[in-house]
Amino acid sequence: LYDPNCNGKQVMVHLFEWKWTDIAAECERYLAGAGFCGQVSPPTEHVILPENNYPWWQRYQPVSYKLFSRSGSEADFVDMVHRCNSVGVRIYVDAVVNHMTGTGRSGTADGGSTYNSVGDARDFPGVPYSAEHFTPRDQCPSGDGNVNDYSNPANVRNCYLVSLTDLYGKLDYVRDAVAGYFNHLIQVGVAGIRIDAAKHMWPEDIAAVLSRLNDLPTDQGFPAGSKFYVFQEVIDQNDGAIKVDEYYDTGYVTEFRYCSKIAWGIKDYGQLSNLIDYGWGMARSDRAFIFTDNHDNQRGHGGGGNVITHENPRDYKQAVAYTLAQDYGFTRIMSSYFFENSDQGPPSNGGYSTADVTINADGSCGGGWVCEHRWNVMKKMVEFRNLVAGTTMSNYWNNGNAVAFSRGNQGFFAMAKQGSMSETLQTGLPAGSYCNIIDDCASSIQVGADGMAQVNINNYEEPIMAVCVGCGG
Ligand code: QV4
Ligand code: CA
Repeated sequence: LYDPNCNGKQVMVHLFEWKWTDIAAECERYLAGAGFCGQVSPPTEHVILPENNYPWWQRYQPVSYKLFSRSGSEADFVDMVHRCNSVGVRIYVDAVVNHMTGTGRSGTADGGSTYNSVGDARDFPGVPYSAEHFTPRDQCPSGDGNVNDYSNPANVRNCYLVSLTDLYGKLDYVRDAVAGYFNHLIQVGVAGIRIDAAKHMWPEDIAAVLSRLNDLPTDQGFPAGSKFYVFQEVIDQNDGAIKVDEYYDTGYVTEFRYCSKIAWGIKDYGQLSNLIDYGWGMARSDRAFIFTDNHDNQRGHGGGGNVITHENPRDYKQAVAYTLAQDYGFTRIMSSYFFENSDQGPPSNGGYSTADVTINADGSCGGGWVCEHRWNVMKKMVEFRNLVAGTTMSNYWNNGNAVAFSRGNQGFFAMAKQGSMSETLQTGLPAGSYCNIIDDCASSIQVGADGMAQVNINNYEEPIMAVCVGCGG
């Protein structure tokens, strides 16, 4: 439940809207060597919305639990999971189980399942679900049936989230259906899930589903007795009745306050010292799932606001570097596509067909894909985080313009907002010469017997130093 099952790797990349065929190739050609595991977009059959020009969010309106989506067929999905597992890259699915489609929708999805949620109808024969499997209207204390009062848990959890139908998680039938979907993923070899909209589900209903799950399959390389890894999307901004700690027994929780904190910290380095604020209610480190930005808040959807994204590359590199260098939480980094409006779907071949991710000769992506996970700083800092895993931060130093700390006696990190620094600092490292992995060892530090070193940074675009025992050079 709390072990990502990723063979000790510490970073997940969210390959937002990638096709299964591209992810399989990316596992083999890049993710395995770079030390990542990967989250994928919802694999379930979903509504298709030409009237909204096939927005990315159509996949958050499931029609059934068939593995047939804009990213590919079930055969493609299984092939991806198996190929990724065989090179040690574990896959995590974005699981949408609070709801099915929006209210007022009907049609036939691409996997062939029909759906009808018009008026009082709640017909999803592909599962099957029908009206009695949805939260009775009298359980929702809201005039129009929509979630609109975050101070009232019954409103948040029993009403329609942005007009989406609401599954009645109290019922054994619904728990069995959701567990059946998850056990299917487990049997294929998926290592865990993000539970979408977990804040809108009762923790005991999530627990009841998890209690029905099988162990991960040994034939996909998981040690016997391995449990599905779970991280739950709970947006707690100190702004409502629902707190992240209600979900600790059922897995990790997304810590959205970290997104705002790291944004402030990069703007004003002095704030980096106060990044983790338990007084502010931030999740404890061994339950916190953190990221600088996600697929919603990078485009102003749920929990949007002041976050740093790939659109500001210099700041973004610093934000991700700091996130991966410090010791709080389990980390995920974003892999995006360029967009002009917040509904826009992924690069396409026209209509509904998602375009391939193209890889340029220099290793960057083309065709409208950003591929932050392939940027130099991200790649190097993933190497750093994996190598210093298990150590804590110490020798913390911050003068408001530059920041530095060590990770046990395994690593040392420094970053300079203006692009340069020159300081004599305690590195915590054994005596010796260490090179900076960020600039491919063009610069280095000499650590004395007392652990002190002269630390110089002179690099405007990537003003970062990361050295570690056993990396680079
Ligand atoms: C609209 C109107 C309704 C109207 C309806 C009918 O609001 O009044 O009746 O149309 O046409 C989409 C549309 C939204 C639409 C809704 C239902 O944007 O306008 O209602 O569909 O048809 C994503 C998008 C949403 C999208 C949803 C479903 O962000 O815009 O809604 O997918 O397609 C809170 C939650 C948090 C949530 C966040 C967005 O606490 O859990 O809001 N985040 C997760 C996902 C997110 C996803 C969902 C939850 C829903 O990360 O990506 O929403 O699965 O903070
Ligand atoms: Ca609900």
